[in-house]
This record gives sequence, C-alpha cells and structure tokens, in this order.
Amino acid sequence: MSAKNVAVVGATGAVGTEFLEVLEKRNFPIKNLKLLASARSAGKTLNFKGEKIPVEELTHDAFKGVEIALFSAGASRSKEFAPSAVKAGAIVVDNSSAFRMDEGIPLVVPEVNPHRIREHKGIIANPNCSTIQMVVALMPLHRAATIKRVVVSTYQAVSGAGQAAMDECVAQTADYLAGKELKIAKFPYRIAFNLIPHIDVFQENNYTKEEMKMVYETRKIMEIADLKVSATCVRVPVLRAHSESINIQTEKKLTRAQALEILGKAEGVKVKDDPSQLQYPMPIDASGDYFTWIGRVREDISQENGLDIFVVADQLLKGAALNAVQIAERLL
Ligand code: 25A
Ligand code: L14
Repeated sequence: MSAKNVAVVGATGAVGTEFLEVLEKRNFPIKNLKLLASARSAGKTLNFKGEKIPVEELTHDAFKGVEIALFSAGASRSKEFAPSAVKAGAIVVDNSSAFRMDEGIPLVVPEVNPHRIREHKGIIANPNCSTIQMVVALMPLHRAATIKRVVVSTYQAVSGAGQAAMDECVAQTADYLAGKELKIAKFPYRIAFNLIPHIDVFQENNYTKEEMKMVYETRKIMEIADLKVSATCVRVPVLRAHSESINIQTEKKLTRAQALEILGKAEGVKVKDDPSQLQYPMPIDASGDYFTWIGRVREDISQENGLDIFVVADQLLKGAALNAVQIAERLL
C-alpha cells in the first residue's frame, strides 16, 4: 500500500482536529499532509505524529499533488473548492451536505454500503452524523427482518454545530452559574440548562433540514427508495456524542433476544444493554469512541412487529472524521 499525499480542509475546526487524531491513530499511510483552513488560521501550526505542521490558506491552487482531500469546512466551501481538488487529481471525501443527494455521488457508510465507493467520479460524500449512527444500527436489523417504518428523535450534542458552539455552551453554563448575563450567538436561544427542538433551517413541510436529511440520506444509503422515516432533531447541552431514540416497524417479527443477537454481531456496534445492572449507552460512553453504542432494546408494546432502541455515537468521530477516514482507507 503506497503512502498518499493527503489534504485536510477545515483542519482547525471541530471535525478537522479529529481528522488529524484519527489519521494518526489508524496509521493512515501519508506521504505528505497538507492542512488548509481560512486565512484567519493560516500560519498557525497543528501537531501530527509529533511534528508541527503549518496551516495554509484554502485556495483553488492549494491541491497540487494532493491525492486524497478530506473536507470539513462547511457546505459552501465544499461547493467552491472540491471541484478544484478533483481537477488537481485528488479524490475528495466531503463531510458537508453539499453533494450528498447528488445523483452519481456515492453517499457511504462503510458498514452499510461500501460497494458504492468504487462508483465515485472524484467526490464521495460523508453522510450527516445523525444519519450515520442510525443506519449502522438499522441495516443489520433490516437485513434480518425488513424495516418498513422508522420514527426517530435525536438528542444532538453542541459540537455538531462546530467548535464555536461548544465554546458557547461552556461559557453560558459558567456565566449562568456565576449569575452573569448569557451571550447567545451560535444557537437561536440559550442552550445551557435548556434544549432546542430546532437544528438547521425550517422547510416548507415544517420539518427542519436536519430532519429531512435523515429521511433522504437514510433512503439513499440503505437503498430503500420508499422507506418511511419521520425525525425530530433536538439540540441538547451535551458537548459530544449524539443520542437517538429509534422506533422501528419491521415486516418480520424480531424478539428482543433476536435483535440483541443481531446487533451483537453487527460491524461497528457495541451493545450495552442490561437493565438489571443499569447498563444502557450514554454520551459519556461514546465520547472519543469509534463504535456506535446500542441499548434499551425492547419490543414495542404498541404494535405487532416493532422495536425500540437507543443509539449513541461520537458524531465528531463515527459521525464525521472516522467515517470519512474509513472511506479513504477503502480507497487505498
Ligand atoms: O454552515 P456550514 O457552512 O455548512 O458550516 C458548518 C460548520 O459545521 C461544522 C464546521 O465547523 C463547519 O464549518 N461541521 C460540519 N460538519 C460537522 C460535523 N459532522 C461539523 N461539526 C461537527 N460535526 P467547525 O468550526 O468545526 O470548522 C470550521 C472549519 O472550517 C474552516 N473554515 C471556515 N471558513 C473557511 C474555512 N476554511 C477555509 N476557508 C473558509 N472560508 C475553519 O477554519 C475551520 O477549520 P477557520 O480558520 O475559519 O477557523 C479556525 C478557528 O477559528 C475559530 N472561528 C470560527 N469562526 C470564527 C472564528 N474566530 C473568529 N471569528 C469567527 N467568525 C474557530 O474556533 C476555529 O477553530
Ligand atoms: O449535515 O449536529 O453534516 O449540528 C453536521 C452537524 C448537520 C447538523 C451535517 C449538527 C451537519 C449537525
């Protein structure tokens, strides 16, 4: 396996810094690593394998010689700069929503639809974080029992909105405890000691864009064009790791025991489920971890073939940087 020239776009951000960690930890074969961010960060250095690497400004000419470009600097930057990276000969793994629903652009979770990777024409899209952890849990159950309908509510960490949003949650909490006035910038309302049932912009159908991403992206990744999905996405004052309560209707009945057995063998999944020992997954379990944690598995008492599960994953890792690096590893 020959080492590659790799660029990280948005290297200074919440996801960008995780890219560096994951590339280092997984010993991704890198010949030369280029760190790109906005002009604001140019000249800063970041550590990689004990070396200090300078951050350069993202420009259209920045991709000369780059073979793999990992993008996480927001959708508008991806739309503007990913084509330049492709033109320079790089394969782009893009973490933004810019290209996910474009026909012909693979939208990949390696545990679910790795076969799509080879269809790329330069860009591979990394799905929305909430969708990634959901499909990791759903696909093995679908293979066993055919899923017909999914109802999901999310409890999304503030880091999903970037580093500045994390800083705001911490600052508001400290200010609240100190009896000071709270500064509100990244979210429409205070997030400290609150929750906000609104992530991304509202759509005409009164769902938010984040909720509709979970509908459309799930269908594309699982390759079930008519899968029924309804989502409610909620921001909670958790720093890291998104949680999801998922209700599933299947064609074939699955007992709790069968579901636990299937999930126990599923790729990328850790089952933590023992009510008698108070064992269930929480954000503190999944933070910093590569696995999708599943628990609270139970048969839905309100319908024939229904399951309820609770799914937690680190959205900066499996929901973003790790999933993208796993895609890049398969490209090698
Ligand atoms: O809405 P959008 O455009 O789609 O953007 C979505 C944002 O969500 C995050 C990510 O924010 C992204 O920008 N994100 C996306 N997917 C995510 C996921 N799955 C996700 N977060 C969690 N989970 P971020 O803050 O983590 O990263 C931003 C990175 O993008 C770089 N960037 C921004 N504009 C750029 C650019 N790079 C090139 N050209 C541009 N025009 C950004 O680099 C960062 O690496 P930076 O140099 O702009 O930021 C360095 C540090 O500066 C601080 N900062 C941020 N905004 C300001 C600021 N400082 C002063 N003023 C500001 N206005 C930050 O703390 C950052 O660390
Ligand atoms: O589409 O928790 O990748 O704010 C990633 C972060 C959607 C919102 C995406 C969050 C975004 C999400």
